[in-house]
Amino acid sequence: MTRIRPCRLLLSRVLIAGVCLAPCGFAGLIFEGVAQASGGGFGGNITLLSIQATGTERGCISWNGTTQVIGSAACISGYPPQGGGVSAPPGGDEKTGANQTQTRTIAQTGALNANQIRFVFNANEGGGASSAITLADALVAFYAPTGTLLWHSGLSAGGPFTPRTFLDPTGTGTSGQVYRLDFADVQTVQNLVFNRPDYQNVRVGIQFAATQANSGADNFFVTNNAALGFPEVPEPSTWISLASGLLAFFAFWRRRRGAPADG
Ligand SMILES: [Ca+2]
Ligand SMILES: [Ca+2]
Repeated sequence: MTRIRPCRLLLSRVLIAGVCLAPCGFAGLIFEGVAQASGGGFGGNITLLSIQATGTERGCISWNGTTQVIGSAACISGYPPQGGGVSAPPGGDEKTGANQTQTRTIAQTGALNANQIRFVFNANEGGGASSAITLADALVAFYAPTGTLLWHSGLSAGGPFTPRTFLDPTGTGTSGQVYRLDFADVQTVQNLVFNRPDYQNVRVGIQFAATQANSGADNFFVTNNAALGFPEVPEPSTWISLASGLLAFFAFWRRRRGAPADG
């Protein structure tokens, strides 16, 4: 009986190690890595929100069933305060030129399920000493064609957005910081958004805030993983399978190492 407890402890440790081999998902949006766009860059028809200010900048875009809503009326508030203390509401720094700030349909993103949707932060900081920018808050939202808010990442099971500083986000329009949904949220978004018969017409909105902002407008795009060369969000079962494999290997290694025999 005394040998059971260490085994259970080992099992739990290996499971935790296996689950956290992924970019560990404990927030409303998970930073996944940097993507480089080829050819004409990210631009085109997938821009969600473009904001510009010096210092702190904020913006919000939503859909009311008839038209785009930009600025404070579009902001979702009341979700948990963000780590950096700077939240997107009440907006106000949105750029409203052609193709700069608008919700997009799921059809436009090219995502066929919740594992595939991606959000790309593309900053223009002009390089040099002021090139750093901190993404202080970001919240994505899905709206039914009628304007009903279906889900937003402030409701994430993983908790609030984690601010992140990008020291040198070079490559305006061609280099972006990629975010995906927490894998706990993927199932929720699949159920509430992608399982709808009209999901292709569901609209994606966003709000975000940045600090240390300078130079040109900073953008968020929406797209799909394949367009960026990224894998789909791994299912938790993938990591549990990996953890099980590691556990079997570890047990084998312990036996080879000559752990005391039972009998
Ligand atoms: Ca800066
Ligand atoms: Ca900027």
